[in-house]
Amino acid sequence: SRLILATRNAGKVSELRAILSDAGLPHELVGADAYPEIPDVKETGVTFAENALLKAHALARATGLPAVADDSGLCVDVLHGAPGIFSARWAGTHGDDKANLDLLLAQLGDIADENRGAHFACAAALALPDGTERVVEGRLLGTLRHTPSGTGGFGYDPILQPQGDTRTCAELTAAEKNAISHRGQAFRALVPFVRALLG
Ligand code: ITT
Ligand code: NA
Repeated sequence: SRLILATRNAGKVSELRAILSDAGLPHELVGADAYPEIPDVKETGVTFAENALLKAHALARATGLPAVADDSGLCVDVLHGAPGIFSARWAGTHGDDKANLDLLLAQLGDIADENRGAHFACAAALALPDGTERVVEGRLLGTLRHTPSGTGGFGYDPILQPQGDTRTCAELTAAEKNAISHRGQAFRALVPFVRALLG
């Protein structure tokens, strides 16, 4: 049976495919790009969980198939949690990863390492066409570098150094990132609900 991945972010799609197939889910994973006629939902929620549920319900309702969605972002301690749910459009243009990252680095300036704490957050939502929903969250704690490093991943990966590592997320292999990431943790926690509700 089909399970819709309710995202148009290519970085997320590839990570979700790996995380969900590694967890042994038997479903055919179909990206939202397979349904170009379905418009993007407005992310009007004020939390990651609300936005993830909005995205999952929109695709489940429109396709008549179960859908999972991800809402995620970077929360910076010294910025009181910003960019947070605004991470994808922090510099103004939705999905301009380089502009977002450059603006954030400029805002942090030369703030010392001990004040550069941050975490990635991810809410993973499952919605069924009948309105049934589940949502769980994951986090990856770390510190923000002064300059980007690495070419893997997407978004803010080149500046987030996970706690206990000397590399940035963009210097990890895809498997290393998925093993510790906010997205890996959230979706692995969602899998039992997918199994229970979809069989
Ligand atoms: P969809 O809504 O279609 O899923 P999106 O990119 O708009 O795609 P979000 O609103 O959840 O998704 O924004 C997530 C942003 O947070 C993303 O654009 C990155 O800037 C950042 N982000 C999330 N997870 C990340 C990760 O694993 N590594 C680096 N940056 C990440
Ligand atoms: Na969002």
